[in-house]
Amino acid sequence: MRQSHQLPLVGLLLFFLIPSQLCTICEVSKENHSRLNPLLNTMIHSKYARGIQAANLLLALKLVGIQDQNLEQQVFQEVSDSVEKKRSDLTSGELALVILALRACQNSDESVTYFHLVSQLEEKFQEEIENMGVHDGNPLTNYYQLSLDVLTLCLFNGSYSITEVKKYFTPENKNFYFGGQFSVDTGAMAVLALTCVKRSIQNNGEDLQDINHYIESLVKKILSEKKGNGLIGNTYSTGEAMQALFVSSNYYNKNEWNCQQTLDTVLKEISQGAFHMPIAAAQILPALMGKTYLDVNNVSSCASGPGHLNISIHEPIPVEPTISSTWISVNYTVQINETFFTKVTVPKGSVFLNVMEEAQKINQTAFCFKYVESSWGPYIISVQGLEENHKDRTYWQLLSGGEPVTQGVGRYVVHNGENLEVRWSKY
Ligand code: CBY
Repeated sequence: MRQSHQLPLVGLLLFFLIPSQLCTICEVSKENHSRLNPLLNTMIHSKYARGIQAANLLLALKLVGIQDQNLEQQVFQEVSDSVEKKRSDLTSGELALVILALRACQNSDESVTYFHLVSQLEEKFQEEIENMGVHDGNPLTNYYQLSLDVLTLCLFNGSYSITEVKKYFTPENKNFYFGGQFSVDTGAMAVLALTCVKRSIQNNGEDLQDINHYIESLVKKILSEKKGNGLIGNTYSTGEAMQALFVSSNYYNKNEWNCQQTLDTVLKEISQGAFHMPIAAAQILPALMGKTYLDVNNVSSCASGPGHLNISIHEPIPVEPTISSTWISVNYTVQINETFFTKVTVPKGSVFLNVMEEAQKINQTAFCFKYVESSWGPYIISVQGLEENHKDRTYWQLLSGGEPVTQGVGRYVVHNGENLEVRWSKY
């Protein structure tokens, strides 16, 4: 056969071979890179990034090609400390994230250093599975973390059983839902994990078919959470949803997702300060640069060296607290079986937490509460002494006008006349 006749055949062969590995990616154009500066500034100047938050930051910075020795040192210190203090200090997903961050974009010969962490993750993943066996299918943590576990074990040659993955990751599993609502963050992380698992399956048998089916169904659910402005789920799940859609583009039609529209809306939200928290910035950044967590063990697709992202980093201009002389009034309800109500007056610019503190001053018995600091800021663990309980899947849900809010108590800015509620709920 003459060479010119072979070309179409080669083309055809490539067409069939490549799509299973191909991703459709849209990313912020070079001219728009400066619009990412607020994210980078938030991340680089977050002096108090501790533990898991630091791991999230490190992972994102490595993926987009910004090396930060200080941060790397800090994450390493955090991990060694907690591993030393008490091995079980870290949850499975936290450990997975730490491994992802430390091993991201390393050459395989450097990777031996963190080998022991992968075996610890294998153990922690097994504990999650065992817990589901005895506690009505509830893991110790949640499916976002279980997905992080599978993703990490799969990327870094840890052992896990495909039979178990098939058993627990059926898209109808209750753990993909919180109070009946599909969790886009969770579904997206599961698509990333299952895509890695799919790529590792050698034969074209039943396992591959089942995993393909799971991915397809989860991708459908993610796309059905697409909003009119292009966000998927909400502002804070969009980055992970984008990553999931990048790696699964052969499961949906081109016209089902306008990636550019999603990008434009996210850029607008960045300029409005929506990603002011370091962890929020870290979770959106990789997708905006066309990266996914599946790129971490692929040194060539990890952005190489600085200069890839041309950044101008400034010390952020300190935002003066808006000490407002204007006062606003909001309605505050604690809902258990009974309803406890009060009207609260707070300065304009106050957040949900300030309202809860004021209410507590008015009536300690009805409105006392406790919170812990999480990487997303303060997280309410109890109200009226009634504590959330992961075994029963109970927690304190935050609502405004009857709708769940998409930010925590420390961030959600309240408005005059708003109806705020803290509701004893199940997820
Ligand atoms: N990370 C985790 O394990 C968290 C996973 C996550 C899916 C996470 C969102 C997604 C992410 N990107 O990190 C998650 N939330 C979970 C699993 C949970 C449950 C925690 C219990 C468990 N089983 O682990 C639970 C109880 C259902 C939950 N989140 C509650 C809440 C509310 C907190 C209220 C309180 N008591 O203080 C709240 C405020 C929702 C509400 N209206 O009540 C909430 N979560 C929000 C808003 C969020 C988003 C935070 C956004 C922001 N700007 O603050 C979130 C990103 C996140 C953190 N939750 Co949850 C989801 C979103 O809106 N896109 C892994 C680990 C290694 O770090």
